[in-house]
Amino acid sequence: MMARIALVRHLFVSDLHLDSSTPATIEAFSRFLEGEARGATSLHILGDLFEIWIGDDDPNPVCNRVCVALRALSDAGVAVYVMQGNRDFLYGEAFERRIGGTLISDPSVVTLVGERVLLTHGDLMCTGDTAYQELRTIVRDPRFRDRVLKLPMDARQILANATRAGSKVHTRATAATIMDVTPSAVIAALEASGTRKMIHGHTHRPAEHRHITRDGNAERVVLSAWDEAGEYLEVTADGWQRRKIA
Ligand SMILES: [Mn+2]
Repeated sequence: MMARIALVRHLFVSDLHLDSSTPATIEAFSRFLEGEARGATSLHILGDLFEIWIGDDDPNPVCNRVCVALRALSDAGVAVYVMQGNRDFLYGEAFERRIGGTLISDPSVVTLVGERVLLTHGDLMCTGDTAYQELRTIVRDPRFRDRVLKLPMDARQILANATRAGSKVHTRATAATIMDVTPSAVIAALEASGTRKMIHGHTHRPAEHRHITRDGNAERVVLSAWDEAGEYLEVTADGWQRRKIA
């Protein structure tokens, strides 16, 4: 009799940047959650699922629709993991309950079909952008977080809009090479975690890169940003595969 082997299938996405201005991307992501993602072992969302997240108590209908769709996926038996991105770092325990998933820290090491892999959003490795890294240190401070989350919803919205406008100006004014990850920071992250494979997003530059670390050759897969045509990374015993959504 042939042994029945459960197929392990881990899926990875990032940088969907969902909000009310991206109905086609929301449609695409909903189709993915109701289609290809069903039957997967896990779905990892490696940051910037939403364009902005101003608190778990935000009644925004777009946020709610996406949370309900993620909840349906986790109810169907898929383990859902969410990493905070530079846009959506204010998630809390109420968000975890809404989606039936788990927040994972940045960086995290997971074992995928027997191999240890480093997961990160990617912005931590953009060390050439010192202005951004300074801002990141401030906004990720738990004291900053507590103060923001105590503000009324409309004040948080105003703050979020100002932050987004400032970010756009900064992106336009900053050289493209500075906005990308720094190779030495990639190697440092791999060596610190003792891994030789990494998955990240953030840069919107989908590619496969090779790096030489003191532990040997390493691979880095950069996930694609989503628009109405999304793409996910599928990791199975047969290998790593980028797949376009149906
Ligand atoms: Mn990002």
